Amino acid sequence: MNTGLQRPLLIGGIGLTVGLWGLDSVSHSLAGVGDLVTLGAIAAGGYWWYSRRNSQTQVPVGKIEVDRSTLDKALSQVELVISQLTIESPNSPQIDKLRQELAQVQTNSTRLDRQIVITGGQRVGKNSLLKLLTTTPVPSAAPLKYIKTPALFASGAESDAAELTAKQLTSNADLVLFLTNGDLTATEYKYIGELHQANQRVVLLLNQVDRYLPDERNLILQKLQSTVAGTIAAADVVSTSTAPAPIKVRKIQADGSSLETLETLPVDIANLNQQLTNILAIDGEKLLWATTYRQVADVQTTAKTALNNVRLDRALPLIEQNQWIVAAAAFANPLPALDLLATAAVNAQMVIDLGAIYQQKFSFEQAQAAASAMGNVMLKLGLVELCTQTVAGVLKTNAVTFVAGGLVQGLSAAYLTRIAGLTLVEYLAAQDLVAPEPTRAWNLDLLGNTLQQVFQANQRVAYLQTVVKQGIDKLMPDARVAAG
Ligand SMILES: Nc1nc2c(ncn2[C@@H]2O[C@H](COP(=O)(O)OP(=O)(O)OP(=O)(O)O)[C@@H](O)[C@H]2O)c(=O)[nH]1
Ligand SMILES: [Mg+2]
Repeated sequence: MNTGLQRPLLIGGIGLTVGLWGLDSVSHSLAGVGDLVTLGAIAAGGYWWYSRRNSQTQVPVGKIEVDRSTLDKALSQVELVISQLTIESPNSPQIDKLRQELAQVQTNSTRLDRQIVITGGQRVGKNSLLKLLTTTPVPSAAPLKYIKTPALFASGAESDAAELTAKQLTSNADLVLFLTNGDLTATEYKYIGELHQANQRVVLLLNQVDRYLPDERNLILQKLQSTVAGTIAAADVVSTSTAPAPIKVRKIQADGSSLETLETLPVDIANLNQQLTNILAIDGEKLLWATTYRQVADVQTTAKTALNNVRLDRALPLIEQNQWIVAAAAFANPLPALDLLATAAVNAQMVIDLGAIYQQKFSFEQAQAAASAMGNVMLKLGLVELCTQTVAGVLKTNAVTFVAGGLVQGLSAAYLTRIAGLTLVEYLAAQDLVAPEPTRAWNLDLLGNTLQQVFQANQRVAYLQTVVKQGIDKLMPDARVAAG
């Protein structure tokens, strides 16, 4: 046992210093092919993780009624995350920036004005509406500030930038006036749904109604109201004409001849004015809370991402250390049945140690439960088989069958340990940060689903094959020594 562990542990040390992605550059200095190939397998898993860590940790903001206490809770959450970041990484350059952002959000949350964004597709009447609202002010206790976004859903080179600008302006606004000219397109419908998901109050304007006959207007309006019934109240769907076009009117004269004239219907935004007045009087404060809540969520996302990156930096070496220990044991003393690999790969101690990095304390029993849940999912997914078969196949084509048993197991064990470790990291990182609890129960279903996702994201068999091949080609002689 001792001699079996010594050598691979040394390799493990090298693995730690070179990181996960430097396989090619270090392959020459490695002593045993089994361990090298293991490193290769690990690299396959590491690639996905590497690309993942730069993406943001998403803080979900579903459609919820944001009241003062919801907002206060969110604020204290983000403060908790920032102070935890300060404890765990006092020199993080992010801390000052986050505190400034949070202070800015808090200042914003006491502003008196209400910001109303005017948005919608191309040529729906955004400009005309802005002009009308600024020249004939809506009665409101709060000063109103109108912001017009660039047109949405345009095509062409600048449309992406325009849409991004529109989204930013909209996200920071307290109320959204979304203009359309008829039935919603699928794109418009989707966009409105997203605004709803982000807790934004949307008033939907059926504009340019002068182009419809009076009977049609009501039908279209009702159709719109029923289309958005799940997300927008009927009262928040109103018809307007912001710049009616002149229409030809034919009048019969007293002498029987007819005279054609151009007439223009008057501008009509009365329904909108009325509804805006209502909304601002009743929900003026709520609108600001919801805006602040979105802004707090943004800061929270940045803070949590920063904290999770700090923790990931501690977790990855720990996972790597574990995978080498497990790999070494399996390499030296192959298990009698492959199924046991899953059990060996997910050990309670790793669960406890990773939990500690994420400030979550687990009893040995809890850790054990999580470990065996993950082991079961691995078996159910056929992960052990897939891994060992792929490795065995590659080894066979490289004529090193005489070490296959130990190699296959060592490599597979390391890969499975890594999957388990990454799963735990993913799971723990997604948990809400709370004041330290003595113990926290596992959501085993969520853990299983997370494992499935991590596994799927790491299922780069082709890549694993390439790396295994490269390792064996380079270190055949050492492999013979190691095996002999
Ligand atoms: N018939 C009719 N035409 C309108 C109405 N509102 C706007 N229009 C016309 O639609 C065209 C676009 O109006 P804008 O107010 O510039 O619309 P916009 O959404 O700012 O347009 P873009 O910025 O180009 O996307 C103009 O020709 C307007 O005269 C309306 O209520 N009825
Ligand atoms: Mg315009």
